Amino acid sequence: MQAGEKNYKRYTVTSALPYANGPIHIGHLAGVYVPADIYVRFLRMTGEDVIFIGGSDEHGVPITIKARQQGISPQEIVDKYHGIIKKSFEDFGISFDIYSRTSNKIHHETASEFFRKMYDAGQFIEKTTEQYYDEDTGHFLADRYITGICPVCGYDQAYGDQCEKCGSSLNATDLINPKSVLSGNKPVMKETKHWYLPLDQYESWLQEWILEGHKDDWKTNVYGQCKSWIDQGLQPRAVTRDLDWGVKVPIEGADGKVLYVWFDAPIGYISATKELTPDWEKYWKDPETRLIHFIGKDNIVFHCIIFPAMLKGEGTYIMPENVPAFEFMNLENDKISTSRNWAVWLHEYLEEFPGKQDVLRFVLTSNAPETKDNDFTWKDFQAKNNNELVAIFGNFVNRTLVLTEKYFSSVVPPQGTLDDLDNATLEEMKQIPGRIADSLHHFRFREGLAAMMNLARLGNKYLTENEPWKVFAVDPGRVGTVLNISLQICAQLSIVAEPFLPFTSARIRKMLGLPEYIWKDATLLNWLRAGHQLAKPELLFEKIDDKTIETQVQKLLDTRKGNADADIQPHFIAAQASDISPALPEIQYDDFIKLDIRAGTILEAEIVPKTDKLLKLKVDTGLDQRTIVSGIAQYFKPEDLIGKRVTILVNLAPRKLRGIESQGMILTAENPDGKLYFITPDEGTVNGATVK
Ligand code: B3M
Ligand code: ZN
Repeated sequence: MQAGEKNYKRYTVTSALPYANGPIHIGHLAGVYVPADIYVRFLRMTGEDVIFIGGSDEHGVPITIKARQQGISPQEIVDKYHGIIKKSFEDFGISFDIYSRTSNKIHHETASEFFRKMYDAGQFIEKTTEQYYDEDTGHFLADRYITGICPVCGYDQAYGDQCEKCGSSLNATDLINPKSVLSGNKPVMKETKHWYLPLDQYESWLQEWILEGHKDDWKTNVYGQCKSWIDQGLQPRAVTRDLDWGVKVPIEGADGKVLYVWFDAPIGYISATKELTPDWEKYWKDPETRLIHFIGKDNIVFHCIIFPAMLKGEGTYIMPENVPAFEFMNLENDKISTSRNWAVWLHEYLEEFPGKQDVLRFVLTSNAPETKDNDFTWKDFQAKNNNELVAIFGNFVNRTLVLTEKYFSSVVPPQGTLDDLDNATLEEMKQIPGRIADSLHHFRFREGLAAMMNLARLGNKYLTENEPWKVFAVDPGRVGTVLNISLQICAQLSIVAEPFLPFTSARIRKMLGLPEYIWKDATLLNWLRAGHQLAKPELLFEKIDDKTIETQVQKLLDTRKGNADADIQPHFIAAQASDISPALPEIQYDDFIKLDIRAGTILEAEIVPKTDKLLKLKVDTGLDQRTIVSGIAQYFKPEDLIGKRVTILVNLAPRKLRGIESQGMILTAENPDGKLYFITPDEGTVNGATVK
């Protein structure tokens, strides 16, 4: 709990329920599970009453499709992947209080009751509409049962609920040239009845609760997406589907219909809590409980708008206090994709890098896609392990323990008299836990990890400056002081590293012979008394060699080659040379350097009222924040642009468009067919970096 904030008695922390149609990969970990686990471990250490809820999302069309492809039942699919996912989380140290699943009886009952209660209170609209239907197989086609051309970006494998290329959320009827995934045929329209959640009726409440109530404490990307959804006006949304896999719609006349997976899945958090404890209600209904959802950015609308509207409609639940959604982690500069097998799979990592859970936790946290998409590369993984974990953290702890063994037979020497450097070091140590706590309370995990690493750096510097290996011959007492303080730093590291590197923290504690501490103890500074016997030093981390990294890179290259052979690599579409527009006349260098082009970031985006082409953007150019009006609304949805890196021509004379002054131009690449794409600056560029 923090000064100035409301009082809380307990925390309910949820992490998105992964679909049980594939294993967990580093994208899931970086975006959801590692930060959630750090947060929860930290809260537990501070003595909070906290439950950490996870589970598999076992409904939805992707699962039924996979089952069909493999000629087995959906239940067999989810049994297989639920098992793999659950085990890999456990082995990786994600410390759920419960990892449940939505095919459980308790979940079906909970979700049914929830729907039934809202239905009885007249909270749904019943509507008969025409939907796509596959006459050959006798199925209505929603969500992933239907593909076609994305009306936004032209990708030809877009699904009935979303385009995976550009991320737009779609309705099946938006697709151009729709095709049934089941038969490959063109579907027909057929009438069907469904129940809709009238989101429009929740609009003013959402406006007040999110747009006014959470302007300052929700992350900008989360707030921005919510704002853009709400500003565009909310529509009733169907919460049932014509399917035979899922939670049956619990009312008369709804045969062959199930709850929409996004209706039942978030209720899964509640069912899992029921399974965990008979005392579940206080975690969901007591206003003194702080409910926090950790999710990826593609789940924002479901957790910030639809689920809260359901909770509000049901009437007895609390609202989420915060929804810290992360951006995406890419892999070697390419979007992670289960279908293209472009991923580092957790269960494989655990087998190939035994005992190195903390290395992956460290790399994913220090590169966490907190405010923008980020990239995982094996080279960087190696560098972070070798240059930071081995060279700084491991090296410091090891040097301290080895020197103590050598000079004092692994018995803690007395602290003796302190000089200025000792006092300054102890003073600095006192500050560190508070800094980490502040970062974690605000969901700034990279910053928290950096503060922890600063403690290891402080230790290294202290040891190096004191040179005990030189001093011992002349002043063994002084060396005792230096090693005593260095050992205290090791003890403090074991405490503050626990949320981030739990395996390492336990190993240091074991070597030092220390108990588990609570967070408050992190400022004690005298964990180790003189005379205390330490265990034998062991290395915490080891170097990862080039060969290991090459093997991993080769594995990815093989995947890429396999994909290219199978022609499922959608990223670079070869253009016909004849379609490319002809070259322009030659210019001089002096002409070119007049253009002031900068790397920047889009901060806000909204449609210019009464237009369908223009977006009003607020951009950070590094020089300033300014407004640019851009004719790209047909190609990009405003909510997808928040946080997008772009290149900007900043010295174009301002001009007025629909009464708004546009101060510059966002650069785009135009394909022969007229579609626009951004020129995105590479990872590592800062806003304001000049483009030449
Ligand atoms: N299964 C979607 C996803 O993995 C989904 C999350 C459900 S959270 C209630 O993106
Ligand atoms: Zn698209």
